[in-house]
Amino acid sequence: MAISRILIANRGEIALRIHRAAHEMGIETVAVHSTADADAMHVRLADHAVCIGPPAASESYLNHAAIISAAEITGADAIHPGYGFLSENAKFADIVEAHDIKWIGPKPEHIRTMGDKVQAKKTAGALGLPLVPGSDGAVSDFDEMREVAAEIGYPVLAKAASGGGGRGMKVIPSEDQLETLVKQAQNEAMAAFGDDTMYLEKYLGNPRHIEFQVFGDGRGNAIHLGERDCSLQRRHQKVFEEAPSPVISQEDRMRMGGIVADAMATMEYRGAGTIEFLWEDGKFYFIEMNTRLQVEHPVTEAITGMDLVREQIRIADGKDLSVKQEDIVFSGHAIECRINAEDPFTFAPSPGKIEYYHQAGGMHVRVDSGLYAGYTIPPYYDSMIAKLIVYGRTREGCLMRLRRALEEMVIQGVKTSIPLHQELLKQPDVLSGDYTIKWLEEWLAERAKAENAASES
Ligand code: MV4
Repeated sequence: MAISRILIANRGEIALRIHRAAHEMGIETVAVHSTADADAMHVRLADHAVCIGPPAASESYLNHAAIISAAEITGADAIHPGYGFLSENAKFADIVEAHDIKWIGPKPEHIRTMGDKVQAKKTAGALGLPLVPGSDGAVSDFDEMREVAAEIGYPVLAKAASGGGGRGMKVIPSEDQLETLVKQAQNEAMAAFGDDTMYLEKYLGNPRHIEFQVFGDGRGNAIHLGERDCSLQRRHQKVFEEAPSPVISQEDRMRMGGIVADAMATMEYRGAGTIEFLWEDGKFYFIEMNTRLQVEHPVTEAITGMDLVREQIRIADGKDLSVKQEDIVFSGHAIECRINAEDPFTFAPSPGKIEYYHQAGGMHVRVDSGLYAGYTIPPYYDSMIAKLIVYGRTREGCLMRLRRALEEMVIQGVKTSIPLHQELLKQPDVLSGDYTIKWLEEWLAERAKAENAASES
C-alpha cells in the first residue's frame, strides 16, 4: 500500500516543511505536539493532531511509546522524523519498522553505523572516501596514542566515537599534554554520551566545512546533489549556509560527488544523507555522515529544483529515485540565513510573543517558518524560528537579494539574529566567500572587543 498518512515526529519549521511536501503529494498528515506547541502553525494545518506530552522533549518529541501510539490511533502508515529529536535514533527506526509503519529515513543499520564515528570512518575508508590521517579505529592505550600521534604529527585531535556537535573533542598540541587532554575529552564524552571510546586524527588548522547531499534508493542506486558550504558556524551551530561552495570547482564537485554517490550505491544506502568533509588546501577529508534531512537542505533545493522531502517520501514508499545523475543540473547560487530568537550580540535566547510579523517575499525568496503574529515562541526548544533562503543567478546577485530580503523581514516582540546577518553581509570576507570554520568566532571576538573599547571610552 502506498503511503497515505504521514505522522510528523517533529515541530517548528521542519514540521511545516514536511506537511507541505506531503500535501503536495496528496498525502494526509498527523501532527504530534507537546502541550507547549498546541498553537503551532503545522498543528493547525495538519489533518490530525495528537498531543503527546508535556513541554520537555524527553517526555514528548523523544517519547517512543507516545509517538508510536499516536501513529496507531490515527492510522498513520509512515513516520517522518525531520532533523534532531529521533531522526538519528536507530532503535526508534527499528521500532517503527517493527510496527509495520514506514520509516521515512535510512535503514536502521546505516543510522547505527554512522552514529558511531569510528565505524563511520572505517566504512567511509573501505568505500574509498578520503580520510583525515589518524588512528586506525579506536585507541584506548596511552602508549599506542603517543605512537599514533608521533606518526601523524602534532597537533592531533582526540575525538569521541559517540561524539557530535564538538563534544568530547580536544586539540592536543604536543606529547606532554596528551594524557591530560585525552582524559579530559574522555570525561566529557562519558558525561555526554555514556561512552568514552576515543580516536585520534591529525588536527586540520583552518579548513572549510563542505558537505555533499546524497540520496539512495536502498537497492544499489544513488545520486549526489552537489555540496553546501557551512563554514560559518558558532559553537557548532551553523549560521549561514550556501550552495554551491565558492571554492569548489565544477570538476571537483562532480569528482567528489561521484565518489560519494558510488559509496552510497555500494552500501545500498536508502534515503537522504549528508557526507561531511573538511576541505583544506584543495583536498577533501571525510569526517562524518549524517543520516537525516538537514536544516540547510533548501539551498540544495534552490540550485537543483528538486524537492528533497518529496524525494524522501517517494523512496520510503519503495519508488525509484526521481532523477538520474546526468539529468541533475546545478544552476545559480543559494544562501540560507538561520534566524534565531536570540540577542544578536550576546546570543541569549529570546523566547516570547510575536507582536508583529511580516516576511520577505518577491522573486527567488523563500521563508520556511511557522511564525505568525500573536504566536508565542516557547522557551523549551531550539531558538531557530525561521530560515530565509534566497536564490540568484550569480553569488553576487544572491547576496544583493539577500540584503534586500533581510530588510523586508519584520519580527517584533522578540530579539532575533536578523541584525547579525545584516552585519555579516557587510563583511568583505563574507562577500568574497573567503572564510573558514574559524572565521565567524574570530570575527565575533573582534566585534566584542571593539564594542568593549567603545563603551569604555
Ligand atoms: C575536525 C577539525 C579539525 N581537524 N577534525 C567539529 C565537530 C565535528 N563535526 C568535527 N569537528 C571538527 N573536526 C580534524 N581532524 C575541526 C572541527 C571543527 C569544526 C568542523 C566543522 C565545522 C565547524 C567546526 C568548528 C570547530 C571545529
